[in-house]
Amino acid sequence: MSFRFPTFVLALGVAALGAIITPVSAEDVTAGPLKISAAWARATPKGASIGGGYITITNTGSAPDRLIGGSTPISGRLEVHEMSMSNGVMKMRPVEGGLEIKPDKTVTLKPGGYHLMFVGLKHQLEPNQHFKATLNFEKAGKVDVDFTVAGIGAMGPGGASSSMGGMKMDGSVGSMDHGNMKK
Ligand SMILES: [Cu+2]
Repeated sequence: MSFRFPTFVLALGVAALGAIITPVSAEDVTAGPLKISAAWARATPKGASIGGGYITITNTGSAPDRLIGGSTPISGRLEVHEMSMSNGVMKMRPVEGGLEIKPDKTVTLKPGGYHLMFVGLKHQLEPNQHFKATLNFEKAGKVDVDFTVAGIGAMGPGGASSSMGGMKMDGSVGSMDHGNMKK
């Protein structure tokens, strides 16, 4: 029966992975034709004044909508940012006129791309914390979303804080972005 052993081990592994991921998955939120899922934020270093938040928005309707801003108790302001290359330097800035979500399209806010910026953090964001933010859409209006904090260099909602190589690389990208942030 030894041939069964690898399957058994694999099953255990999958079960363990499921156990880790499940508690940090935020619930999907529906607002009219918009579906908002995978709301997460990155843990922040002590003393950081800004933090990044990420969500996936699907527009199941027939008209475009726009994410124009929002608010959250964890920071003074909530801005919608985009990243762009300028003279070989990555910069971020508020999305002018809001982030459009076209009909039948899904827009994923993620590290290195569109993101929510919590400006003027009132406290450090630590892994597995939850916080609420109210997102403001042009048509769908105000939508409350629950964010889960993932590791400091996480690339996705299930990302844990770890000492793996990806974290260092990502941390340096993050600090570069913020250092070049134009205000
Ligand atoms: Cu930003």
